[in-house]
Amino acid sequence: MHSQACNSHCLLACPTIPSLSSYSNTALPDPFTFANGAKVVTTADWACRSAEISTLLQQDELGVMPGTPQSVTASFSGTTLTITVTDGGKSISFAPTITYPSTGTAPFPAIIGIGGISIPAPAGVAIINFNNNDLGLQNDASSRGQGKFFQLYSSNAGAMLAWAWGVRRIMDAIEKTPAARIDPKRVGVSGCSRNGKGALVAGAFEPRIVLTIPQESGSGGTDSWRISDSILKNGTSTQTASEIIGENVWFGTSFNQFAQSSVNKLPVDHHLLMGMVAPRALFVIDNVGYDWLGPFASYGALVSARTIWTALGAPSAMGYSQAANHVHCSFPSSQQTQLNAFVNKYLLGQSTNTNITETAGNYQFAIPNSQWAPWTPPASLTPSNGTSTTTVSSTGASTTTVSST
Ligand code: MCU
Repeated sequence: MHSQACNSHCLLACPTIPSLSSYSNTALPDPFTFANGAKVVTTADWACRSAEISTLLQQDELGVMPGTPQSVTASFSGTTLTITVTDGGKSISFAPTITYPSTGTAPFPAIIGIGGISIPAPAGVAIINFNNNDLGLQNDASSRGQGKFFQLYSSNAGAMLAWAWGVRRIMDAIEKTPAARIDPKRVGVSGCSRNGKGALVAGAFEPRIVLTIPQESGSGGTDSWRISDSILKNGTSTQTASEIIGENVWFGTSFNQFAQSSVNKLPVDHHLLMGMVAPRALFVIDNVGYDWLGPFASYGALVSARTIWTALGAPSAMGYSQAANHVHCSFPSSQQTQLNAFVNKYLLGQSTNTNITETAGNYQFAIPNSQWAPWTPPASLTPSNGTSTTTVSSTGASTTTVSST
C-alpha cells in the first residue's frame, strides 16, 4: 500500500489502528490485512503490520513493554553478569549466570535460557541462565505483580512481558560488556513449557535475538487460542484462554475480558505472535503426546505463521518439529539433527538445511484453510528499499516509520 505513495526519500507512517471494540472473527486473523482493512503488499508494509501486531498483543494480551530505560549498566565477574536498570528514579539488579562451552572461540554465540534450557547445550554455544521468576513470579494466580520488573514499573502486564523486558536488558548488558565474551549478534532464546511461552514472547519482542526456540510451549505459546477452544468444545481436555487466566499470571489483566467472553474478539492470535519473529529464525519444538498442550492448535498456527516467512522470501528461517509422545520437556534424540541445523546456521554461521516442517500428528491443515485460515497469502511481498525504524513511546505504544529511498 505504500509503494505508490512514496518513491524517493520520504517518511511513511504506519496505518492507524481503528477502534476494534466490535471486532469478531472465528478464523485466525489474516496476517496480510491491516486492522483498518488495507492489504500488506510490500516488505515495508509488513514492518508496519508487525508493529501493529505488537501494539495489539501488548494491549489485549501481554501488557505494555516499557520504553528504553534511563540507564542500564552491567558488570561481569566469574560467570555472573550483574545488570542494574534505573528508570523513573528507581533501580533493580538481576544477575544471569553464563555457562561457557568447552569448544569454540570467544566471543561466543549464546542461548538465553528462560529458567534455563531443556534442549541439550549445543557445542560451541554459551548458555545464559536467566532466572525469569526473579523478574516476574509465576507460581499461580496469586503471583500477580510480583518480581523486580514490578518494583520498577507500576504495570498490569503479565509475567511473560516482564521476562521479555529482562531479555532485552540482557542484550543491552551483553552489548556493553565485552568481558562477558558473548557475541551480541549471535544470541538465541529458548525455554520449555511455561518458559517456552516466555521464550516465544521474548523472541517476538527483542529484535536482537537471531534464533527463537520455544519448546512444548502449548496454549499461550505457539497454540492458536481459537483452535484450542474448538478442541475443548469437541471433547478433548486441552488448555484454553479461559483456563489459563485462572491458573497463572503469564498474561496481563487486559486479557481477562477476551478469555472470559470470547477469543474471537481478539484481533490477533498466536500465529501472529510467531510472525513478529519474522524474518529472523524461529524453530518450534513440539510434542504431540499431550492433549493438554494442544498440538493441533499449535500445528494450525505454525502452518499459518509460516506463510509470513514465505512471503518475506525466507521460508527456511521458520521450522517446526512435532515429535511423537515423550516425557514433557525431555528432548528426544529424534529432534537433535533438526535442532543442530538451526543452531549451526543461525548461531554458528554454517550452511545447513533448515527446511524442516514435520509433525508426528495426523493433521489436515493447508493454507488457505476453509475453517481456520480462509485467506490467501501473497506468494511474495514487494521488496521496499529503505529501512524501517520502530520506536516505543513512553506509553509503550510502538510506531514504525519506514524511510523509503
Ligand atoms: C505447557 O506449559 C504449562 C501449561 O500451560 C500449564 O497448564 C501446566 O500446568 O504446566 C505446563 C508447564 O509449564 O509444565 C512445566
